[in-house]
Amino acid sequence: MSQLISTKKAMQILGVASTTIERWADEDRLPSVQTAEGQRSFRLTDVVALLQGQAREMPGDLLSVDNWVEHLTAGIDTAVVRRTLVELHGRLGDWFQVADFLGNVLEEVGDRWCTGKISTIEEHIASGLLEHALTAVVTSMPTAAGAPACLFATLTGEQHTLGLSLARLCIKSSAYKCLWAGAETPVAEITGAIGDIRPAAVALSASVWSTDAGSLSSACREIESACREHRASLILGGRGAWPQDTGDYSYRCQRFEDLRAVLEKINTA
Ligand code: B12
Repeated sequence: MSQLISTKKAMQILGVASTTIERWADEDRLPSVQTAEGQRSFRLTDVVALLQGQAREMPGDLLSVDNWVEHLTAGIDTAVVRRTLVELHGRLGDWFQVADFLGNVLEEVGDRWCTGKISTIEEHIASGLLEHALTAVVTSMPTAAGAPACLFATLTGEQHTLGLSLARLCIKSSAYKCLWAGAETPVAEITGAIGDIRPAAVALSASVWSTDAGSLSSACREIESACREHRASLILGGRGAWPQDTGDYSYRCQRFEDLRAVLEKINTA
Protein backbone atom coordinates (compact mmCIF):
# COMPACT_ATOMS: atom_id res chain seq x y z
CA MET A 1 0.00 0.00 0.00
CA SER A 2 1.40 3.39 -1.02
CA GLN A 3 2.02 5.99 1.67
CA LEU A 4 -1.04 8.16 2.40
CA ILE A 5 -0.65 11.93 2.53
CA SER A 6 -2.87 14.82 3.62
CA THR A 7 -4.54 17.48 1.42
CA LYS A 8 -1.97 19.99 2.71
CA LYS A 9 0.95 17.81 1.64
CA ALA A 10 -0.69 17.16 -1.77
CA MET A 11 -1.09 20.95 -2.17
CA GLN A 12 2.62 21.43 -1.49
CA ILE A 13 3.73 18.71 -3.93
CA LEU A 14 1.41 19.82 -6.78
CA GLY A 15 1.74 23.56 -6.08
CA VAL A 16 -2.03 24.18 -6.25
CA ALA A 17 -4.67 25.51 -3.84
CA SER A 18 -6.84 23.30 -1.58
CA THR A 19 -9.90 24.12 -3.75
CA THR A 20 -8.09 22.69 -6.80
CA ILE A 21 -7.23 19.51 -4.86
CA GLU A 22 -10.88 19.19 -3.77
CA ARG A 23 -12.10 19.65 -7.35
CA TRP A 24 -9.62 17.11 -8.74
CA ALA A 25 -10.67 14.65 -6.04
CA ASP A 26 -14.39 15.23 -6.84
CA GLU A 27 -13.67 14.67 -10.54
CA ASP A 28 -11.62 11.57 -9.61
CA ARG A 29 -8.67 13.08 -11.46
CA LEU A 30 -6.83 12.59 -8.16
CA PRO A 31 -8.28 9.50 -6.43
CA SER A 32 -8.83 10.05 -2.69
CA VAL A 33 -9.08 7.74 0.29
CA GLN A 34 -11.32 8.32 3.34
CA THR A 35 -9.43 8.01 6.65
CA ALA A 36 -11.04 6.52 9.81
CA GLU A 37 -11.53 10.13 11.00
CA GLY A 38 -13.51 10.92 7.83
CA GLN A 39 -10.72 13.06 6.34
CA ARG A 40 -9.66 12.95 2.68
CA SER A 41 -6.17 11.65 2.08
CA PHE A 42 -4.26 10.69 -1.05
CA ARG A 43 -1.86 7.97 -2.14
CA LEU A 44 1.61 9.46 -2.73
CA THR A 45 1.93 7.39 -5.94
CA ASP A 46 -1.30 8.98 -7.34
CA VAL A 47 -0.05 12.48 -6.50
CA VAL A 48 3.33 11.84 -8.16
CA ALA A 49 1.62 10.33 -11.24
CA LEU A 50 -0.57 13.45 -11.53
CA LEU A 51 2.47 15.69 -11.14
CA GLN A 52 4.28 13.88 -13.96
CA GLY A 53 1.20 14.01 -16.17
CA GLN A 54 0.79 17.69 -15.43
CA ALA A 55 4.38 18.40 -16.29
CA ARG A 56 4.00 17.13 -19.84
CA GLU A 57 2.47 20.39 -20.98
CA MET A 58 1.06 23.61 -19.59
CA PRO A 59 -2.34 23.13 -17.93
CA GLY A 60 -5.34 25.14 -19.11
CA ASP A 61 -6.39 26.58 -22.46
CA LEU A 62 -3.51 26.56 -24.94
CA LEU A 63 -5.07 29.41 -26.93
CA SER A 64 -5.70 31.70 -23.97
CA VAL A 65 -3.30 34.68 -23.71
CA ASP A 66 -4.15 35.04 -19.98
CA ASN A 67 -3.34 31.38 -19.31
CA TRP A 68 0.09 31.81 -20.95
CA VAL A 69 0.83 35.01 -19.03
CA GLU A 70 -0.15 33.42 -15.72
CA HIS A 71 2.06 30.36 -16.21
CA LEU A 72 5.02 32.30 -17.61
CA THR A 73 5.01 34.86 -14.78
CA ALA A 74 4.67 32.02 -12.23
CA GLY A 75 7.90 30.53 -13.61
CA ILE A 76 6.62 27.22 -15.05
CA ASP A 77 9.38 24.75 -16.04
CA THR A 78 11.23 25.63 -19.31
CA ALA A 79 10.84 22.07 -20.64
CA VAL A 80 7.07 22.34 -20.14
CA VAL A 81 6.99 25.64 -22.06
CA ARG A 82 9.02 24.05 -24.87
CA ARG A 83 6.63 21.08 -25.14
CA THR A 84 3.63 23.42 -25.01
CA LEU A 85 5.10 25.50 -27.86
CA VAL A 86 5.35 22.34 -29.97
CA GLU A 87 1.75 21.48 -29.05
CA LEU A 88 0.63 25.01 -29.97
CA HIS A 89 2.41 24.66 -33.32
CA GLY A 90 0.45 21.45 -33.91
CA ARG A 91 -2.80 23.24 -33.06
CA LEU A 92 -2.19 26.43 -35.12
CA GLY A 93 -0.45 24.77 -38.06
CA ASP A 94 2.77 26.80 -38.44
CA TRP A 95 5.31 28.88 -36.53
CA PHE A 96 4.18 32.20 -38.09
CA GLN A 97 0.81 31.88 -36.35
CA VAL A 98 2.49 30.73 -33.12
CA ALA A 99 4.76 33.82 -33.27
CA ASP A 100 1.82 36.20 -33.77
CA PHE A 101 0.02 34.56 -30.83
CA LEU A 102 3.12 34.89 -28.60
CA GLY A 103 3.44 38.54 -29.68
CA ASN A 104 0.00 39.06 -28.06
CA VAL A 105 1.20 37.24 -24.94
CA LEU A 106 4.22 39.58 -24.67
CA GLU A 107 1.99 42.60 -25.23
CA GLU A 108 -0.20 41.46 -22.31
CA VAL A 109 2.90 40.92 -20.12
CA GLY A 110 3.91 44.52 -20.94
CA ASP A 111 0.43 45.88 -20.15
CA ARG A 112 0.29 44.06 -16.79
CA TRP A 113 3.74 45.36 -15.89
CA CYS A 114 2.81 48.94 -16.90
CA THR A 115 -0.36 48.86 -14.79
CA GLY A 116 1.44 47.34 -11.77
CA LYS A 117 -0.43 44.01 -11.94
CA ILE A 118 2.87 42.13 -12.13
CA SER A 119 6.27 43.05 -10.72
CA THR A 120 9.45 43.71 -12.71
CA ILE A 121 10.78 40.35 -11.50
CA GLU A 122 7.70 38.54 -12.79
CA GLU A 123 8.08 40.34 -16.14
CA HIS A 124 11.75 39.28 -16.32
CA ILE A 125 10.91 35.66 -15.35
CA ALA A 126 8.23 35.49 -18.07
CA SER A 127 10.39 36.96 -20.84
CA GLY A 128 13.49 34.93 -19.85
CA LEU A 129 11.48 31.72 -19.76
CA LEU A 130 9.99 32.31 -23.18
CA GLU A 131 13.36 33.25 -24.65
CA HIS A 132 14.96 30.01 -23.34
CA ALA A 133 12.09 27.83 -24.53
CA LEU A 134 12.15 29.46 -28.01
CA THR A 135 15.90 28.85 -28.22
CA ALA A 136 15.40 25.19 -27.23
CA VAL A 137 12.78 24.72 -29.97
CA VAL A 138 14.89 26.42 -32.65
CA THR A 139 18.06 24.51 -31.81
CA SER A 140 16.18 21.22 -32.14
CA MET A 141 15.28 22.06 -35.77
CA PRO A 142 17.78 20.64 -38.28
CA THR A 143 19.59 22.87 -40.80
CA ALA A 144 19.91 21.48 -44.32
CA ALA A 145 23.36 21.53 -45.92
CA GLY A 146 23.70 24.53 -48.25
CA ALA A 147 20.72 26.36 -46.69
CA PRO A 148 20.76 30.16 -47.20
CA ALA A 149 21.86 32.06 -44.09
CA CYS A 150 20.01 34.78 -42.18
CA LEU A 151 21.80 37.06 -39.71
CA PHE A 152 19.76 38.21 -36.65
CA ALA A 153 20.51 41.32 -34.60
CA THR A 154 19.18 44.27 -32.67
CA LEU A 155 21.08 47.57 -32.83
CA THR A 156 22.96 49.40 -30.08
CA GLY A 157 20.56 50.51 -27.30
CA GLU A 158 18.00 47.82 -28.05
CA GLN A 159 17.83 44.89 -25.63
CA HIS A 160 14.48 43.50 -26.73
CA THR A 161 15.37 40.28 -28.53
CA LEU A 162 12.12 38.34 -28.14
CA GLY A 163 10.62 39.62 -31.41
CA LEU A 164 13.85 38.54 -33.08
CA SER A 165 13.65 35.09 -31.42
CA LEU A 166 10.12 34.68 -32.78
CA ALA A 167 11.34 35.75 -36.25
CA ARG A 168 14.19 33.21 -36.01
CA LEU A 169 11.70 30.42 -35.31
CA CYS A 170 9.72 31.35 -38.44
CA ILE A 171 12.79 31.81 -40.63
CA LYS A 172 14.43 28.57 -39.44
CA SER A 173 11.20 26.70 -40.19
CA SER A 174 11.46 28.13 -43.72
CA ALA A 175 14.78 26.24 -44.18
CA TYR A 176 17.29 28.97 -43.40
CA LYS A 177 20.54 28.64 -41.46
CA CYS A 178 20.29 31.10 -38.54
CA LEU A 179 23.24 33.21 -37.38
CA TRP A 180 22.39 34.91 -34.08
CA ALA A 181 24.38 38.11 -33.44
CA GLY A 182 21.78 39.11 -30.82
CA ALA A 183 21.30 42.28 -28.78
CA GLU A 184 23.10 45.60 -29.14
CA THR A 185 25.20 44.71 -32.20
CA PRO A 186 27.24 47.66 -33.55
CA VAL A 187 26.26 48.74 -37.09
CA ALA A 188 29.87 48.46 -38.35
CA GLU A 189 29.95 44.79 -37.28
CA ILE A 190 26.70 44.06 -39.06
CA THR A 191 27.84 45.70 -42.31
CA GLY A 192 31.21 43.88 -41.98
CA ALA A 193 29.45 40.52 -41.50
CA ILE A 194 27.23 41.12 -44.54
CA GLY A 195 30.41 41.40 -46.67
CA ASP A 196 32.23 38.50 -44.99
CA ILE A 197 29.50 35.93 -44.37
CA ARG A 198 27.28 36.91 -47.32
CA PRO A 199 23.93 36.03 -45.69
CA ALA A 200 20.90 35.83 -47.98
CA ALA A 201 18.96 37.91 -45.43
CA VAL A 202 19.50 40.15 -42.40
CA ALA A 203 16.71 40.37 -39.80
CA LEU A 204 16.69 43.36 -37.45
CA SER A 205 14.27 44.04 -34.59
CA ALA A 206 13.48 47.16 -32.55
CA SER A 207 10.73 47.14 -29.92
CA VAL A 208 11.41 50.48 -28.20
CA TRP A 209 9.55 53.04 -30.27
CA SER A 210 10.76 56.05 -28.25
CA THR A 211 14.39 55.59 -29.45
CA ASP A 212 15.65 58.53 -31.49
CA ALA A 213 14.19 57.86 -34.94
CA GLY A 214 17.13 59.68 -36.62
CA SER A 215 19.78 57.31 -35.29
CA LEU A 216 17.69 54.23 -36.11
CA SER A 217 17.14 55.60 -39.59
CA SER A 218 20.81 56.34 -40.29
CA ALA A 219 21.85 52.90 -38.96
CA CYS A 220 19.21 51.35 -41.19
CA ARG A 221 20.51 53.25 -44.28
CA GLU A 222 24.06 51.99 -43.69
CA ILE A 223 22.93 48.38 -43.31
CA GLU A 224 20.61 48.73 -46.30
CA SER A 225 23.47 49.93 -48.46
CA ALA A 226 25.63 46.90 -47.44
CA CYS A 227 22.65 44.63 -48.20
CA ARG A 228 22.22 46.19 -51.65
CA GLU A 229 25.93 45.78 -52.41
CA HIS A 230 25.91 42.09 -51.46
CA ARG A 231 22.36 41.30 -52.60
CA ALA A 232 21.04 40.41 -49.17
CA SER A 233 17.42 41.09 -48.18
CA LEU A 234 16.87 43.31 -45.15
CA ILE A 235 13.90 42.36 -42.92
CA LEU A 236 12.85 44.98 -40.35
CA GLY A 237 10.47 44.06 -37.52
CA GLY A 238 9.19 45.36 -34.20
CA ARG A 239 7.50 48.62 -33.28
CA GLY A 240 10.71 50.68 -33.45
CA ALA A 241 10.82 53.83 -35.57
CA TRP A 242 12.23 52.24 -38.73
CA PRO A 243 12.26 54.59 -41.75
CA GLN A 244 9.08 54.44 -43.86
CA ASP A 245 10.78 54.77 -47.23
CA THR A 246 12.88 51.61 -47.31
CA GLY A 247 14.63 50.56 -50.54
CA ASP A 248 14.25 47.63 -52.94
CA TYR A 249 16.09 45.22 -50.66
CA SER A 250 14.17 46.10 -47.50
CA TYR A 251 10.95 44.69 -46.11
CA ARG A 252 9.05 46.07 -43.11
CA CYS A 253 7.05 43.50 -41.10
CA GLN A 254 4.34 44.50 -38.61
CA ARG A 255 3.27 40.95 -37.90
CA PHE A 256 4.74 37.51 -38.55
CA GLU A 257 2.04 36.88 -41.17
CA ASP A 258 3.85 39.66 -43.14
CA LEU A 259 7.11 37.75 -42.74
CA ARG A 260 5.61 34.70 -44.42
CA ALA A 261 4.78 36.80 -47.52
CA VAL A 262 8.24 38.44 -47.44
CA LEU A 263 10.03 35.07 -47.37
CA GLU A 264 7.91 33.82 -50.28
CA LYS A 265 8.87 36.97 -52.22
CA ILE A 266 12.59 36.60 -51.40
CA ASN A 267 12.59 32.89 -52.31
CA THR A 268 11.04 33.51 -55.71
CA ALA A 269 13.17 36.60 -56.53
C1 B12 B 1 10.12 41.65 -22.29
C2 B12 B 1 10.33 43.15 -22.29
C3 B12 B 1 11.56 43.62 -21.84
C4 B12 B 1 12.73 42.72 -21.53
C5 B12 B 1 13.33 42.25 -22.88
C6 B12 B 1 13.88 40.85 -22.80
C7 B12 B 1 14.18 40.34 -24.18
N1 B12 B 1 15.12 39.41 -24.22
O1 B12 B 1 13.62 40.70 -25.18
C8 B12 B 1 13.68 43.67 -20.72
C9 B12 B 1 13.43 43.44 -19.26
C10 B12 B 1 15.17 43.53 -21.02
C11 B12 B 1 13.14 45.03 -21.12
C12 B12 B 1 13.82 46.19 -20.91
C13 B12 B 1 13.32 47.44 -21.16
N2 B12 B 1 12.08 47.73 -21.60
CO1 B12 B 1 10.82 46.40 -22.23
N3 B12 B 1 9.41 45.30 -22.69
C14 B12 B 1 9.30 44.02 -22.72
C15 B12 B 1 7.89 43.63 -23.26
C16 B12 B 1 7.04 43.13 -22.10
C17 B12 B 1 7.94 42.62 -24.36
C18 B12 B 1 8.93 43.05 -25.46
C19 B12 B 1 8.75 42.26 -26.64
O2 B12 B 1 9.44 41.29 -26.84
N4 B12 B 1 7.73 42.64 -27.39
C20 B12 B 1 7.17 41.78 -28.33
C21 B12 B 1 7.56 42.11 -29.71
C22 B12 B 1 7.44 40.68 -30.11
O3 B12 B 1 6.63 43.17 -30.07
P1 B12 B 1 6.86 44.32 -31.10
O4 B12 B 1 8.15 45.00 -30.85
O5 B12 B 1 5.64 45.15 -31.09
O6 B12 B 1 6.96 43.57 -32.47
C23 B12 B 1 5.87 42.99 -33.18
C24 B12 B 1 6.17 42.71 -34.63
O7 B12 B 1 6.78 43.76 -35.26
C25 B12 B 1 7.02 41.49 -34.60
N5 B12 B 1 8.45 41.59 -34.62
C26 B12 B 1 9.25 42.00 -33.62
N6 B12 B 1 10.53 41.90 -33.98
C27 B12 B 1 10.56 41.38 -35.21
C28 B12 B 1 11.64 41.08 -36.03
C29 B12 B 1 11.41 40.58 -37.31
C30 B12 B 1 12.57 40.29 -38.19
C31 B12 B 1 10.07 40.37 -37.74
C32 B12 B 1 9.82 39.85 -39.07
C33 B12 B 1 8.99 40.66 -36.89
C34 B12 B 1 9.24 41.17 -35.66
O8 B12 B 1 6.68 40.90 -33.36
C35 B12 B 1 5.67 41.61 -32.71
C36 B12 B 1 4.37 40.98 -33.15
O9 B12 B 1 3.39 41.02 -32.24
C37 B12 B 1 7.38 44.98 -23.87
C38 B12 B 1 5.86 45.12 -23.92
C39 B12 B 1 5.34 45.17 -25.36
N7 B12 B 1 4.13 45.62 -25.50
O10 B12 B 1 6.00 44.83 -26.30
C40 B12 B 1 8.18 46.01 -23.05
C41 B12 B 1 8.53 47.35 -23.71
C42 B12 B 1 8.94 47.16 -25.14
N8 B12 B 1 9.67 47.77 -22.90
C43 B12 B 1 9.67 49.04 -22.65
C44 B12 B 1 10.65 49.71 -21.88
C45 B12 B 1 10.36 51.15 -21.55
C46 B12 B 1 11.82 49.07 -21.46
C47 B12 B 1 12.99 49.68 -20.67
C48 B12 B 1 13.40 51.11 -21.09
C49 B12 B 1 12.60 49.60 -19.19
C50 B12 B 1 13.61 50.20 -18.24
N9 B12 B 1 13.17 51.25 -17.59
O11 B12 B 1 14.70 49.73 -18.12
C51 B12 B 1 14.12 48.68 -20.93
C52 B12 B 1 14.86 49.07 -22.22
C53 B12 B 1 15.99 48.19 -22.52
C54 B12 B 1 16.60 48.54 -23.86
N10 B12 B 1 17.53 49.47 -23.88
O12 B12 B 1 16.23 47.98 -24.86
C55 B12 B 1 8.47 49.73 -23.27
C56 B12 B 1 8.83 50.56 -24.52
C57 B12 B 1 7.98 51.82 -24.59
C58 B12 B 1 8.46 52.78 -25.64
N11 B12 B 1 7.87 53.91 -25.62
O13 B12 B 1 9.30 52.56 -26.45
C59 B12 B 1 7.49 48.52 -23.51
C60 B12 B 1 6.53 48.66 -24.68
C61 B12 B 1 6.70 48.33 -22.19
C62 B12 B 1 5.74 49.46 -21.96
N12 B12 B 1 4.48 49.26 -22.31
O14 B12 B 1 6.12 50.48 -21.47
N13 B12 B 1 11.90 44.93 -21.66
